[in-house]
Amino acid sequence: MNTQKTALITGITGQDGAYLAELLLDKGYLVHGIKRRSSSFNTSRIDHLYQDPHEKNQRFKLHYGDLTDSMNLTRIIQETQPDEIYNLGAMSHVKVSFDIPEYTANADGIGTLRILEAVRLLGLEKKTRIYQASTSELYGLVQAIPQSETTPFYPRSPYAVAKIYAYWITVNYREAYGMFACNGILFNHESPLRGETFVTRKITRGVAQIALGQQDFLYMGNLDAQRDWGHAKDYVEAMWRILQQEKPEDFVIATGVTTKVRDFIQMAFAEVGLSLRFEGEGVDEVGILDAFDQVVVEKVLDGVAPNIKAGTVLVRIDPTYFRPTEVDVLLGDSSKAQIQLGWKPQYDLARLIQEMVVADIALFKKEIHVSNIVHSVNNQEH
Ligand code: NDP
Ligand code: GDR
Repeated sequence: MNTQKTALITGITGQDGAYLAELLLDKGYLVHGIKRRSSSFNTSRIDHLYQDPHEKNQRFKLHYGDLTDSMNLTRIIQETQPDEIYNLGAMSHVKVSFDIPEYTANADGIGTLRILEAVRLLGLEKKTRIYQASTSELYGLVQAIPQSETTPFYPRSPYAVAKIYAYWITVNYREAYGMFACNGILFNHESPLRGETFVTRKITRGVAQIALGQQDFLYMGNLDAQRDWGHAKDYVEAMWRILQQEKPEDFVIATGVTTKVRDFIQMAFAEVGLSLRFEGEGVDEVGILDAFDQVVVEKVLDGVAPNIKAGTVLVRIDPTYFRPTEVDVLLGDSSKAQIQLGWKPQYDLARLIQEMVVADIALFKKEIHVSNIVHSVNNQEH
């Protein structure tokens, strides 16, 4: 009897998709992933997992698809007959969702319905388990701290509103059709694979470029927001555990520690020997820093970032990055997951930041090296 499990991952080219694919391959799964067609390559996070389609026993297969296309999703699910579907695909940027709200609702909200309905129509509701990538953004405007599975939702962006539909349609299909469909309510999780425009990666890339003399300073938005940041590697382990339970249930996954964006900035610059001073701590009537606030270098450790002097401005505030409605504080209570799933985060914030800064420094050093080689080859040719 074939005991190998088959998983289908939407959003496999994203941060979580890449870590989850790795985890499931390690566990012996046959892994199918859905990727979008793009005019340029969009598989850099999973290229190391690529297997030649001509090889026998290929365990990693990609399919073109999109969460806005139900026929395509139904066909892929029919062809792959998955034991587990991880629905990670989404337009996942909160600020961008204010610019493309209808698309966000379609992909993030209705996209989840398309998956659930496809499984049902194909008669797979007793075979296929479904994980829905729900989010701490559902809590939005603070109703209680910390937030757990029983905290009321109050979404604050088109993204969160779309995800609330996805959350409830997952619960509804579970209750209406007895499907094994679960929400993981995951708090922010980051890594060196994090998208470049999310705040943590934007900061660690900025730190690396500033330390290497490639950039002078960073423009940032609201430095007072607080987030419960974990490592994506820990969080994909929780996703898998959620689908291995006897009964389908929803779980909060979080570290239980919350940190301000400004403290993340402080910790990240400390990795390259720069300690910072925040100037103009003025907060306006809606609790947002005014546009004149800036962050300057207070002290420089010898030799780490040789071109930077005390007093240099490293961060300026640009209101473009403020959101029309903000989520001020997220802090998760993952006791249920810790007890029922035996899940516990392995990374703390200091280790996460260190890993991200080191990875970004290595990345930019490589880019500088390549660009120097190209430059010197060009010079020799002329
Ligand atoms: P990413 O933005 O890194 O990845 C999103 C993935 O979804 C990418 O593979 C992207 O493809 C794909 N995608 C986007 N739109 C579509 C579409 N219309 N059809 C099919 N695929 C699409 O997100 P993360 O990996 O960080 O997050 C994974 C999931 O978890 C998302 O649903 C996110 O909303 C949710 N989440 C994330 C948290 C976090 O802190 N990271 C916390 C809580 C929830 P492409 O590469 O082509 O853009
Ligand atoms: P978030 O993540 O909105 O929590 O959603 P993001 O990193 O974008 O923002 C976190 C906080 O930082 C503040 N901020 C900035 N954010 C960005 N992107 N850029 C800036 O320059 C900046 N300056 C300050 C933001 O205002 C915010 O308060 C992430 C996504 O992964 C979602 O998909 C996921 O559901 C949630 O986490 C949990």
